[in-house]
Amino acid sequence: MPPQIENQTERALVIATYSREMSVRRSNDQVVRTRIKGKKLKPVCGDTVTVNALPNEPQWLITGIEPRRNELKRPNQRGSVEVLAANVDFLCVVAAPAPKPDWFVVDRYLCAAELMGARAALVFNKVDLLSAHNDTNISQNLADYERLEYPVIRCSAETGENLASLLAHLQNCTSIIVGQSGVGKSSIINKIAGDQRQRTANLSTATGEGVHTTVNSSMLTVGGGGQVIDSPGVRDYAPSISTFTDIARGFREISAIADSCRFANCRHLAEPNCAVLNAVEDGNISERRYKSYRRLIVMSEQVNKSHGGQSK
Ligand SMILES: Nc1nc2c(ncn2[C@@H]2O[C@H](COP(=O)(O)OP(=O)(O)O)[C@@H](O)[C@H]2O)c(=O)[nH]1
Ligand SMILES: [Mg+2]
Ligand SMILES: [Zn+2]
Repeated sequence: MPPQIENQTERALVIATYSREMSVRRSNDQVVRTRIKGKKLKPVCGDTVTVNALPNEPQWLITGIEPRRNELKRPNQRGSVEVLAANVDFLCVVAAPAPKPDWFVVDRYLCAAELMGARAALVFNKVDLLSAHNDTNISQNLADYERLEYPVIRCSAETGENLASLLAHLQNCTSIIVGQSGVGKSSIINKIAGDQRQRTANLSTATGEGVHTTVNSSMLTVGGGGQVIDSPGVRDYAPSISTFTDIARGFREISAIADSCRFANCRHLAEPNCAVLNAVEDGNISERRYKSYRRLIVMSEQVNKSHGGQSK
């Protein structure tokens, strides 16, 4: 028998997900646990959903998802694409001196942020280790991102250095913190919203029904206003970006000059009179960033081949 729904539908914000259960925050700030109506509905952190109270049940029911402003997607282990979070204003990609930075991961996330219409910044954590790992390559690459007008926040979750600057960037918006495993994402979030994380963890074991409910993703409040999405249980896959048009649009230095290429459909790979290739040649576009672009194009071609589709 379908559950009886009380008539008053209201809107709420998804702030934590535990497989098919969620916590949502009502407009009166009360946090309630919910289950989800039907199998097709897949709310994620950051979603505004419609909810109904259920008579004689502590849990509420999510009955719908409001249209999303954007989605952060990435491939999951089963080879399909999953949505990790919705309605994100600001994406922080974290890198560090150790583990060795994977700049391609950084570039993929920055590309995804451009396509989502989210602001993005590079958080370079563990600066306390920098003297030990002195690397001119790192300074060069950070300078390249600054030239592209991405804020670069050099900080240390360990010493607290410059975390105030990161906090300032997180004010009054919904952010997500992403990046390779081990760069310090959890440490940063603990410093910024540690007490709440504890509470979220407690909540996840508080159902008392013997149901295993580990938190997949949660949205924590940032001091001073703002919220940050944390995905502790999810492995750090970079997002998938699958069409040539999108990839070119996601590299701001490429999209800025692509109109000057001789061919309107220039892919900036080997075409004559390509403004992008010329800029790489002249040193106006970082060769390393351009290599990330090419690598994404190659990846997207493989994906499109295996799906029998065509890249645009
Ligand atoms: N030296 C130093 N170590 C850090 C810093 N931030 C995190 N770590 C360490 O790096 C390791 C990985 O951190 P964690 O937050 O789990 O990374 P995550 O996988 O990105 O969530 C842990 O051993 C942390 O103690 C930092 O600013 N400086
Ligand atoms: Mg972590
Ligand atoms: Zn071109």
